Amino acid sequence: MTDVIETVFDVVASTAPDVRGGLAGRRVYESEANPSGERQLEADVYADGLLEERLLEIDAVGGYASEERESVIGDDGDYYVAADPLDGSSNLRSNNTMGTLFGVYEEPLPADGTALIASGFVLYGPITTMVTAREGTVTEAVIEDDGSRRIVEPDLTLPEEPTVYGFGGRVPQWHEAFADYVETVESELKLRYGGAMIGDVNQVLTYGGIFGYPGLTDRPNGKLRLLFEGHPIAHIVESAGGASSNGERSLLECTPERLHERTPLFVGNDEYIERLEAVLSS
Ligand code: AFP
Repeated sequence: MTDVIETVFDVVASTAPDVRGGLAGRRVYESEANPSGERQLEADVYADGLLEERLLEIDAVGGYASEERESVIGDDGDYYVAADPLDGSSNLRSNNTMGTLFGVYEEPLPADGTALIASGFVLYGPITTMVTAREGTVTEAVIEDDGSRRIVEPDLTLPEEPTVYGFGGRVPQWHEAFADYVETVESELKLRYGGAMIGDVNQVLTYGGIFGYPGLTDRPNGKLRLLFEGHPIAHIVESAGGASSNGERSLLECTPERLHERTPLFVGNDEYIERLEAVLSS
């Protein structure tokens, strides 16, 4: 029996060299905006098109949705893939890290976090790596030029000693309780914030700590999307022994009512997530 999850991982990995190879010539903005009202780079649309085409070629994948398009393509299959084709694409013009993030659901989209059975991200850094999570195990691989995966870490777990943190949004728009929390974190951990969630969360997966994009005074649900960013990154960090939160509970216990719904998003070591939830609920 074909392992559909491994097939999805292989298809995303084999698409990575084409995405990376197509970035240099696609650093300009399209005239269109994405459904969240953000300007789209040509690279966003290019990566989205490649993923849609290749993932829907997999028999058991019945639907594809992404941050870059209004609605779900396809509604008949065993599995559904939700993707952020180029997370951190605004880093392309400054030549900084970006990535591709995806989640595999066993229910039509938008689906509950508990319907998420596998997830992963590709990180376009100095090298191209891929982190995947399924059945409680997180694996890191280097993606070779031919798109194959060379496993470098078969059972990745979050370091117990947290050392780094990164929080998005402008400080004046942070709620007071959150700003107080960050003050305590700043005195304990080192700042690592690069503007691409995948790059920043990989810092946390590698060195321990916490990453977050909070609800803001002018944006109660923050910036990041629950289905395309919240669920898969929570699944990866929780599978690596960490925790996630929307400020109250695990992101995997959250159900989007709309495809492009935003959520406050926090992932990292348990102790920092528990302290955050205690501060925000007091
Ligand atoms: P782009 O994909 O538009 O570059 O946004 C990246 C992102 O969704 C996420 O990866 C970052 O953590 C966050 O937004 C950066 O937001 P700020 O620019 O407000 O710091």
